[in-house]
Amino acid sequence: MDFNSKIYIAGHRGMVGSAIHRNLVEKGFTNIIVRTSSELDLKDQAATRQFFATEKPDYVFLAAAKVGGIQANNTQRADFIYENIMLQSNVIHCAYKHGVKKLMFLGSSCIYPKLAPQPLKEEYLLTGELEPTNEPYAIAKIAGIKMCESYHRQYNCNFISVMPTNLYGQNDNYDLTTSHVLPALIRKIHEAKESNSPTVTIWGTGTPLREFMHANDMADACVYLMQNYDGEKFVNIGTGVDLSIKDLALTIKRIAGYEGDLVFDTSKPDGTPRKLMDVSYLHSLGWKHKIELEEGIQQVYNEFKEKHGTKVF
Ligand code: GFB
Repeated sequence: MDFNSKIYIAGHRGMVGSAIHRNLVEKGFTNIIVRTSSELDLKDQAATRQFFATEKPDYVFLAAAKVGGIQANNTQRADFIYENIMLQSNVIHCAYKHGVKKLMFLGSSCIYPKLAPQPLKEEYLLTGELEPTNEPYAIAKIAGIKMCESYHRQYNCNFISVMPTNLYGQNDNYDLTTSHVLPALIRKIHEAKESNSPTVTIWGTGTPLREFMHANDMADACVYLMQNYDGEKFVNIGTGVDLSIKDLALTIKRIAGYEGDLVFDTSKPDGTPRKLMDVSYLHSLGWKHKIELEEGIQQVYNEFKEKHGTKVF
């Protein structure tokens, strides 16, 4: 990518897309194009085709997706599979038709089988059954990986895929019904502290293990791989470190200075027992994360407090 290459970020208002945008601007890229979802509905094939025909981007970061935590994935199953398959298929096919030089598709660690060996190596894809709570989303993401691989093989398109672990950061979703665990716990623990509540409710048993990476690191990895990687094989992106949901809650409690107790609501699903990325391939390509979890949580907690102050939602 040259500094004046035309770069389209699909999903620039989302947590990852906005982080990619900031990273590219910081690095000096000057010709970035974006569209809000009301300006361009990527699920609309004709509108997407028209956009690519007119704008002719050189590079595409496909960070647009319908995303959410375990509850949203489990209950809005049709929306997750339909919206993701539509928008990613339109963008990938239009990128091929309109001669995009390189496209990066962003997947998710939930593409791996529920009970795959840990840490998750790229070659474990399609070796077992998926986690039921997010199967429709995972199937859509697997379709995206396979589309990029197929366009690579049949049409020699430079379309690459990356699989991020669970992410958090600026512009995260703090709606408790649709959010991921980390922003949910920041909000719940902050509110419990502000209202002097003696307990905070955590979904599930607290035993599942998850790995978390800051969206700024994710964006840096994406830009690095866009510049340095052309392989057909997709690449895991993560930190290689995980912890239990209970330990995550204890860490957030400590950072927020909340002294109440944790209560576990086991009527809520745990999801997959463990999801830790093997990041040896990523490291061999020359990139490693910089933001450790405690530092990252402190940063997003400060941002959260600045935005929401002492207001209880
Ligand atoms: O982050 P999360 O929603 O997604 O939940 P997944 C992770 C774990 O945290 C689960 C527990 O065991 C939840 O039960 N948890 C505890 C909570 N308290 C809460 C809470 O208040 N809110 C939430 N959301 N969880 C998603 C997938 O899986 O991760 C997506 O459904 C995607 O497809 C995404 O891959 C990264 O890690 O279980």
